[in-house]
Amino acid sequence: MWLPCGCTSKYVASSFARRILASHLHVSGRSRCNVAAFMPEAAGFEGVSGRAALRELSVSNSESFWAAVARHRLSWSIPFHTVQDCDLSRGKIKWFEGGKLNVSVNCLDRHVHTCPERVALIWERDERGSEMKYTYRELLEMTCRVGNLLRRHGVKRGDCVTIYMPTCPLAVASMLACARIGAAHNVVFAGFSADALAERIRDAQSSTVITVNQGVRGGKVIELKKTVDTAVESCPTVKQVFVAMRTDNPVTMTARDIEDVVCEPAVMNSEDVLFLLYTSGSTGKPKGLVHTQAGYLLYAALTHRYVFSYHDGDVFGCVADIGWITGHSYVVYGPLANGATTVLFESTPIYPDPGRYWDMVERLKINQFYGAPTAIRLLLKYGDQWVNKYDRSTLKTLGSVGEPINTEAWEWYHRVVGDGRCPVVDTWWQTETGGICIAPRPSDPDAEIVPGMAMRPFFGIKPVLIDTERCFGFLQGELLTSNNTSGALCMAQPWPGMARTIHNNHQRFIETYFQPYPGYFFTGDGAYRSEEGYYQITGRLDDVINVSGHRIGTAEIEDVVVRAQLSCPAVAESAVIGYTHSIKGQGVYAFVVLKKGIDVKEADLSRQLNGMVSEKIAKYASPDFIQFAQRLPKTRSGKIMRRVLRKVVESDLEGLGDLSTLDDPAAVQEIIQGRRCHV
Ligand code: 6R9
Repeated sequence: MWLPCGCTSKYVASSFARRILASHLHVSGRSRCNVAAFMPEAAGFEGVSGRAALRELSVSNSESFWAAVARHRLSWSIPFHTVQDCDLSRGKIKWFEGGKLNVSVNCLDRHVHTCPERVALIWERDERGSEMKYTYRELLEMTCRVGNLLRRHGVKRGDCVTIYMPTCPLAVASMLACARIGAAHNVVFAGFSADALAERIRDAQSSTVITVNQGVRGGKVIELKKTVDTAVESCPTVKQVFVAMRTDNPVTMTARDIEDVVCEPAVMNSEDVLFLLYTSGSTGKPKGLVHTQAGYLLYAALTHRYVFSYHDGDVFGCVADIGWITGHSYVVYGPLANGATTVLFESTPIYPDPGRYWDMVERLKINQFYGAPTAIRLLLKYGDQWVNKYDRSTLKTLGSVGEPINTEAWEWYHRVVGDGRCPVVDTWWQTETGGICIAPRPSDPDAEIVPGMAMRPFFGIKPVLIDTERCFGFLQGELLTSNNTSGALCMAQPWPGMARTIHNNHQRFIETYFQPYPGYFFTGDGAYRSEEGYYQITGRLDDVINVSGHRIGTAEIEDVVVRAQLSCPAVAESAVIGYTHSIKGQGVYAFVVLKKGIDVKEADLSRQLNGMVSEKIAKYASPDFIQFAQRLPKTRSGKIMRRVLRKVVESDLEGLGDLSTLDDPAAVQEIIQGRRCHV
């Protein structure tokens, strides 16, 4: 059952509009069936005969579907007048225009109205067994304090606040406080280096940063405030840094007061910016994807409810860091919009031992567990005993996200963790999509699941496959309509959760997502559609790799490597390739060509390059292997043949393919001889 909307006179859902919609929407054909029991927001759709028809209607009549859902699920201060105004060929995406609402009111106030003492957050702190609970009333108070603090220090509607914090209640309150006062947030993963943080602060033009004195993860103290200090030195826009205390160690602090616990919410337009979130693309520069208020929140809430079969009262345990989109949508916004109890996981899967997740499941009585394949692969190597020690009978659904889940990991997750009784939902989506787009059983909790397949599109999502072979540059490939086929995964129709632009670079947004296949949103991924019409993601089609679920552009690493200095610049060029890694999914393999006349010990330089990548980007991006080469295989036009490097790294020498365009075939032989072994 959906919680009644917050019944202040200001925030009432428009039941009037819902009635109008219901009376003009009829789906003809099959016999009537009450889908409202499954999806109450669909109550107005007369004549819809079951879930398949509802899913059908969400695509064929998507405007009516999303209008009904938006009216039912969100509390509006002023109802929208236009459901959507989108044109994919121009990268124009607008939903629910005319509508006004506040995201923090939707996530907090309306639940405080009906059930103030319900637990909103369980903070699973790094120190095992020291979890802390915060009710909706407490989280609202904390949010209001932060909101007032920001307002008092001059943060205004439309400003962008950078949040560099570990997953903790104050980080969530800071995100919601921004939403409350109409500022955009820019959460930067606390594992990012000072340089990466500075780049994101500068690009977002933030004048305010919120951080903590120190983070704690896996028993180790992480000096977050010091990283911020270094970062802001190269960020002239930053005027103030707020520092919360995660540990007792003193730090030079900016003033921080306890404030009034009432903070008047700003009334925001549906299409005002809610947040920026930086992610890697195939060029060296990360892009700040922009999500807006109503559409994003609605999509996060709806997917949270139907993909995981969430029911009121459930404890939802998504172990992602809030610095990633998964943390935004399924730790914070989706669960809180639904009035759920959501877990904030601060630790690591193996601290203090490999039983950590399952001990937490038992202690916190988690009903839905949502994690990454890389952690599952790691834990399965430690053996079943770490799982079996703990009571997991509360678990109902197991989710997987971030990268493909291999069959062995899927089977183990299902058989051992879920005792063979919990469905495993392998969810495919991206920072760009705002929420889950393809998942095993979004509209039918009893549907069959094929291991390792993301399976079925969510309501309102229309995936298509396009032939990549016949696509030259921006020339179009053919739409693949049959089953049992593979191609570029694109979306044929807009949905409310999709990103609206790249901050300060709408042209790049259009070029990246809408120009490769005009009229479609291009995901950058390849997919296979089975005989039955189920989808399986086959991996990136661009130069983006996925290391332990972290997305990283190979060009970003190359940029750092070629900047390596000894007494003078040492590296002439570099090519970074992803290779299959049994735990991380993909590992990083770097080819490095030194400048002529450089005389260094390769081991020393390797160490230095690894250090630089950790320092400039993040630890996870640091190469697992560095191979020094005299030259790289190139085409006659001078392009590095990455396809050939990939085959060499994967030891697939049979599959090297056509080498006729190579400038000098001997370069390939040299590369093969110098191969570093990783299998
Ligand atoms: C949510 C998230 C997005 C990229 C995406 C794809 C890969 C995500 C996946 C998956 C196979 C899945 N990806 N989920 N690949 N199966 N279930 O991870 O967002 O960090 O933006 O990464 O991750 O390649 O394009 P983000």
